[in-house]
Amino acid sequence: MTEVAGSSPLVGIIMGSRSDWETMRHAAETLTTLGVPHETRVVSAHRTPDRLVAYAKGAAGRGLKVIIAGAGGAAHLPGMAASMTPLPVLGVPVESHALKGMDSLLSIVQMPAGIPVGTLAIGRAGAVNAGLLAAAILATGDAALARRLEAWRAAQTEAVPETPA
Ligand code: RP5
Repeated sequence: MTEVAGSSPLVGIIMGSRSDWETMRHAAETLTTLGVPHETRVVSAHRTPDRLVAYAKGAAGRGLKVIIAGAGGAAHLPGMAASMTPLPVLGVPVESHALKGMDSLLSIVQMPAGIPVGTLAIGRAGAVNAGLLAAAILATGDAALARRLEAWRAAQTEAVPETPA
């Protein structure tokens, strides 16, 4: 578990396999940069279904506010997690070898009406943006975090050069 000192996790980052960590670590690093306490877990919809049920059903009661779920291929994790928690679930499609993440994207984004998953881009960009979006959700009730997020964006703007070379 990655935690900001002295704080209980507010964001749960779950992923279907350890192999997803190379992508999902970008969500964790983004939250760390913004000072948002979070935890990371491997929870597979297919290989550890009981772990998924326990995690999703217990998340809100443990004080989590947002879940970020990353998975690849037949990526049922975000949707299944969303079906068992009232918390907002952000889905990150992990790039698969066979289909370059199109399978992951479509599995996650095409939720039937009634159980939403906020789906981000395939791969690293989606993981970074899931972290930023989770922080933005939390910042609606946390003025200090809102200021940190604003500063992060200002630094990003400042870092963009005017010329390419
Ligand atoms: C999915 O299967 C995981 O989310 C991962 O993206 C994919 C492949 O998993 P491994 O075979 O690498 O464990 O459940």
